[in-house]
Amino acid sequence: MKKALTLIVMLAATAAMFAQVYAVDLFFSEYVEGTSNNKALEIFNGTGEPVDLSNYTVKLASNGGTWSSTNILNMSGVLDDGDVYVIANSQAEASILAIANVTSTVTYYNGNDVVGLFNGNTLIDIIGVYQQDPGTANWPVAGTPSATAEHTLIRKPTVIQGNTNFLAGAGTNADDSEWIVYPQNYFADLGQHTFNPGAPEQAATPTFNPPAGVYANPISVTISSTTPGAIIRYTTDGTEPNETSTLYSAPIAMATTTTLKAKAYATGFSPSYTATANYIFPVQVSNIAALRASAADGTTIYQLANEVILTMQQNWRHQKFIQDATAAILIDDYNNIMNTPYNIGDGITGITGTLNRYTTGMLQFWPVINPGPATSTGNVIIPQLVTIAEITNNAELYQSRLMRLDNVHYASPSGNYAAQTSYDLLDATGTIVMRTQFSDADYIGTPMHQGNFNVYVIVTQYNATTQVTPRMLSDFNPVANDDNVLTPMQIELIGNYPNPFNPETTIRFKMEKSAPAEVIIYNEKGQIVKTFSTIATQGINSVVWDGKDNNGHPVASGVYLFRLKSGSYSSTKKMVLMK
Ligand SMILES: [Ca+2]
Ligand SMILES: [Ca+2]
Ligand SMILES: [Ca+2]
Repeated sequence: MKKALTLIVMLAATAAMFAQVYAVDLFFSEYVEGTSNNKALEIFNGTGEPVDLSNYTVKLASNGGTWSSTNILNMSGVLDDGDVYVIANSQAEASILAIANVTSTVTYYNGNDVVGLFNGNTLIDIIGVYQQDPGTANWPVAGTPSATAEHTLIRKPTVIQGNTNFLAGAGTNADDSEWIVYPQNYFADLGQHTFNPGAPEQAATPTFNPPAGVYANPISVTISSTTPGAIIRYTTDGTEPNETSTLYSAPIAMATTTTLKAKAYATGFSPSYTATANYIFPVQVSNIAALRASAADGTTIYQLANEVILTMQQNWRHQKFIQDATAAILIDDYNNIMNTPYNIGDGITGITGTLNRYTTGMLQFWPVINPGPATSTGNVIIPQLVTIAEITNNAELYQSRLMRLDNVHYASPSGNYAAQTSYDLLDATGTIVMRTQFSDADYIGTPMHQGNFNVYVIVTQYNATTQVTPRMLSDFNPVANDDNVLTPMQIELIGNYPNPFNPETTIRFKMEKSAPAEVIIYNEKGQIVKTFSTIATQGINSVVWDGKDNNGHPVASGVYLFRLKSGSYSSTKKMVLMK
């Protein structure tokens, strides 16, 4: 017995001395989610034996859904030991396709989708969390936010098997993650995998204090590694640090935008992963006009020094329109960096981002930090009154601004407003495209305005076309006639029609401006039967009473009173329900 045990120990020691650690099974060695269709998956065989791929399947689960039955790849062929199998999107760029073993729709992911590797029916590796949709936040990997979109992920050389708990494998920093996160469109390692399960432990990746971020004043950065006795070498020019880079000895003074990279070295350890931090010292601009006049280079980071007012926001791309006394600009916040909830009319101070000229001609501000809570609320922008010709002739000046147009009408109003549709809008000076580009707007699906009206619009541009878009139904204000004189409008309870009625009647009233209003119906004893509460709009409003009380029960024949209340106004009329 004792002998047998000794033999086993000896055999184990021999194995450890000479040989190899093999992978348990196939696993994803690389995940590419780049620009447009530059998407690829790499599967590595480190098992020590050729593997018959016909037992393996890669599946896609989109947007929190279950495994797709169509976006699936049943693999085939034999994958040699030490070799990789590359699956690419058929529309990926040529350098990816040149390496790919196969193209497949299983690569139809964009950061919030899940891909799984199956051996038979058993899931053996996964990227993303099954049946979870993180939205535009995607998933973090190795402490990098949103790493499953616009990044390349490569398995560390020491990993010997897949992990069906994605978040556990993703870890929280470079040291505890199974993955190394590379920037967008990094394809240099596609088609090969470095597998070195016996590698010595790495020194702990350095950390920086204060961390990466946006700073208004000069700072001094300390670097440390938790590995005892480690020395740290760093660069400030964006290059990869190595054994000959500057040795860290004292805090680093910093006053301009800098990319700091550092690596730790310690005896008995292999070098750490590179730690990277971007310190941003934005260029201060005094207002939106100054921002619009700055270079739209997509890289310089600008900070608006003044408070600006939010005039419009939509869920799509988390877009916001901001305006001050000088100009306006569109904030395109695809990654929802400014995720503080704001309301129209909020003042926001210190918005920081890069300036980009979109292909359609729109100047866009892309935020890089969240400026935090509103610095004021309830601000009112009184839009400048302009003509259609003035907008057309000053498209750049007025771009993204909330403007007022009076006495306009549609060339051919019919039916309801449809989203993402262009309508010709006219006044005495010309024609402009009214584009329903705010798909969430409350007027989509409501009848198009007939005749002349006044309207508040946001000015945008689509290539050579200047467009205007009302933000909401209350941006439309009817006008009574064509001669630019607003008929004085008071509150008035007009009456009901038909009367007598059975069981339905329409109560109409007139408002001089948009305001909360209540129509209350009483029985002859003065008891409330039915209440309608609404935010009435300027002009004629109506409510339809179906002859039922607040509990939905039909009321009896008889005389009823109906009262309009709005502010200090109150008026009551009689009507008769005759069954
Ligand atoms: Ca992408
Ligand atoms: Ca998706
Ligand atoms: Ca690779």
